[in-house]
Amino acid sequence: GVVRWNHSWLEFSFSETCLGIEVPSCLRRDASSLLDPMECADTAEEQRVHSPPASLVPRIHVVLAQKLQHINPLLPACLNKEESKTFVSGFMSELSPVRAELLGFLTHALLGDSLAAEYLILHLISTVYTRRDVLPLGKFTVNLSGCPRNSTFTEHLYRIIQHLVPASFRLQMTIENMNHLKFIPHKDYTANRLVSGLLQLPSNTSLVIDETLLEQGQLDTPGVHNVTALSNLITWQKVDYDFSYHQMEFPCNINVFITSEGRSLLPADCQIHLQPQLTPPNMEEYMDSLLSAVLPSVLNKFRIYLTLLRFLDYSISDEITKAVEEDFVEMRKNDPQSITADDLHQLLIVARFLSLSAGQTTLSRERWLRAKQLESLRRTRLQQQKCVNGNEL
Ligand SMILES: *[C@@H]1O[C@H](CO)[C@@H](O)[C@H](O)[C@H]1NC(C)=O
Ligand SMILES: *[C@@H]1O[C@H](CO)[C@@H](O)[C@H](O)[C@H]1NC(C)=O
Ligand SMILES: CC(=O)N[C@H]1CO[C@H](CO)[C@@H](O)[C@@H]1O
Ligand SMILES: CC(=O)N[C@H]1CO[C@H](CO)[C@@H](O)[C@@H]1O
Repeated sequence: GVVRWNHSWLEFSFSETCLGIEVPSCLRRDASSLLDPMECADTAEEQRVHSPPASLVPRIHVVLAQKLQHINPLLPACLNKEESKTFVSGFMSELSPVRAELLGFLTHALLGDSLAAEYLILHLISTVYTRRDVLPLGKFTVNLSGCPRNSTFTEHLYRIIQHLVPASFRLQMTIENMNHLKFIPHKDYTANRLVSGLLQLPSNTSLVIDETLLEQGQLDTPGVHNVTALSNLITWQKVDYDFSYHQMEFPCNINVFITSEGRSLLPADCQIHLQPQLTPPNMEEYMDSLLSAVLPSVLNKFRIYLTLLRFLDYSISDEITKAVEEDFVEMRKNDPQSITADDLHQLLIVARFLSLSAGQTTLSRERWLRAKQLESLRRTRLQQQKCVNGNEL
């Protein structure tokens, strides 16, 4: 598959963890005496695809593999081990200043919009924690609308995200790309190999889709299929690999963040309309100075924060469940038209990530109220936007 890791800090750890193993020469593929005689039975074409030159397909020889819980080198590899406990509890005890600093940092990155920054934090700590039937739970796709067009804003926002998470990918959603890129891996029967596709991303990758680049134009049939493949990934967190005669479903866990000008073409769990408080004359300089202003040690804390919080369990006590239900009934009484069961669901999701983002593994009344407040601010903005743009949104 196509694997893209961020930053040298990661490559280094990755190579240490996985490549530090000395491969005895007798086990190397090029030790011709050990070649499986069965391989001679392969067709010439198959041989070629199975042994492409290393310049074309680099490979890692593995003798012993251990599945990692995460790939962030700043945290102990195995978080539930006894010796990791001090690290985890130490970090959790100083969580709130880290969250506050991260919020400030992201607010700057989002041109002074602290509400959008709150939602970006919730998004970055989201993860599929289970599936109910086919429905993935725990994903929180955000569409950030109102991004300036013809600006390098989205490109630089992605650069910021790259600095924070271990694996990320930016998809430039242009008509050209949607019509021509291969999104889904497919089986090439002649060469007897699976040809990789763009959506074959490692688990827990942050996928940032830039829709501000979408220009007028026509999606052709493959383009429409590609948009569908992308929507399926967002909604169901799965990719259907194409085996020509059948499809095989691969579950995935990809955090999708969509930047768009108007309302996104793609489905999302939450839309937040950006309200920039400033317009930097030079976006690149602005983001550069933002990045250079944050101390490396602080940046590392952000990175630890974003990885660690995804591992917390979460539950709601019976008492709070009851209080939430009563509150919801009350809300419906006051505004029966506009408050639906979906809104309750959305509120509960926001409350979940809000609690986790503060290191709390259970919902409190205080967080519930804060979730309601955030959601109401977000909705008011969308309403205002509708008024400004007619029915644009
Ligand atoms: C992805 O994140 C989840 C927790 O959020 C974790 O359980 C899983 O091991 C991670 N997978 C990888 C490959 O990092
Ligand atoms: C934005 O970009 C498009 C195409 O690149 C161009 O036609 C248009 O004039 C630009 N608009 C502004 C406000 O710069
Ligand atoms: C699902 C899928 O991958 N559809 C198409 C995406 O676009 C490429 C290039 O045009 C097609 O080959 C795919 O069939
Ligand atoms: C087009 C689209 O799917 N946009 C979504 C953005 O987020 C809101 C939720 O707040 C959805 O209702 C929209 O459907």
